[in-house]
Amino acid sequence: MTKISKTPDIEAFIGKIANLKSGDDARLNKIVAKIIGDLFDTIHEFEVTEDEFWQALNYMAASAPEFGLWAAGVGLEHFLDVEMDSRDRAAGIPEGTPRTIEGPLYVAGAPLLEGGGRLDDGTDKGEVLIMRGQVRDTDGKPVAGAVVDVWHANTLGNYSYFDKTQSDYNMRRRIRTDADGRYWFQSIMPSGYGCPEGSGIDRFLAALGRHGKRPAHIHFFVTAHGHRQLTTQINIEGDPLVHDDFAFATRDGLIPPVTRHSDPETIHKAGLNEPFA
Ligand code: MBD
Ligand code: FE
Repeated sequence: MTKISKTPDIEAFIGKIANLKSGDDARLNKIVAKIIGDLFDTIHEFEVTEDEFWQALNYMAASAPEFGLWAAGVGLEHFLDVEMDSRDRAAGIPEGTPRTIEGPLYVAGAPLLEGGGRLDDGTDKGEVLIMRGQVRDTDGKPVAGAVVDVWHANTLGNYSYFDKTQSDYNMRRRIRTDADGRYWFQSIMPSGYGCPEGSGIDRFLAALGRHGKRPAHIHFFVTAHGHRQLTTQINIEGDPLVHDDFAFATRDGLIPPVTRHSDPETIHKAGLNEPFA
């Protein structure tokens, strides 16, 4: 393969496009020059035709609203996690719960619950899900007053706001941890998300011989004063796609055990009235 961006006249052309200056203030220009230069190289190496060029451009123009799904599907978001992990290791920052991608379906401003509560509006008759946890710092010390911002899909794999049939903030809440750093919630077991059939991202992945599905999962932002934000998810154990996620978000340590109960008495005991029994 020949790299054309290394030839002096192409280098000069890229310099013009990005108005390259020296020094830190030119960071944006340098990043743009790098990306455009790599695109030039790709067009050159594969002898991309005008037809292919316009097909790609029209595809991108039409699929712009799906860019978040695209970033997840090509593994860009996961790559950022791997990058940040290695920066943290290099900086000697201690490990905690692994980070994993945010995805494009977060909505800010969910109602704030103290200690715990219910996430769903009760209209989706899914399997009842109860989760409890404790926010700890990297020394293992509980963090009181941390905020766990949690969001997940319904039994059809759809998220409120993106699915207009759901009530506002359905399956989205912020939960402030109690004095022991604990939180809990009741909701329903989510199903995995699938990229809308026939959407731009769906057709793109199909062309690559891939699917656009995720295993069932629950998203979290964890924030606390004096701490960095943790962005993470858990996957639901036993989902057949748990290690076949189109967004590459499954990580060791993020598949907690799920205990299923059929005895109503046990379920009642695990429920809303006795969150830490
Ligand atoms: C999702 O629910 C999601 O979490 C990601 C990363 C991409 C698409 C849908
Ligand atoms: Fe999601």
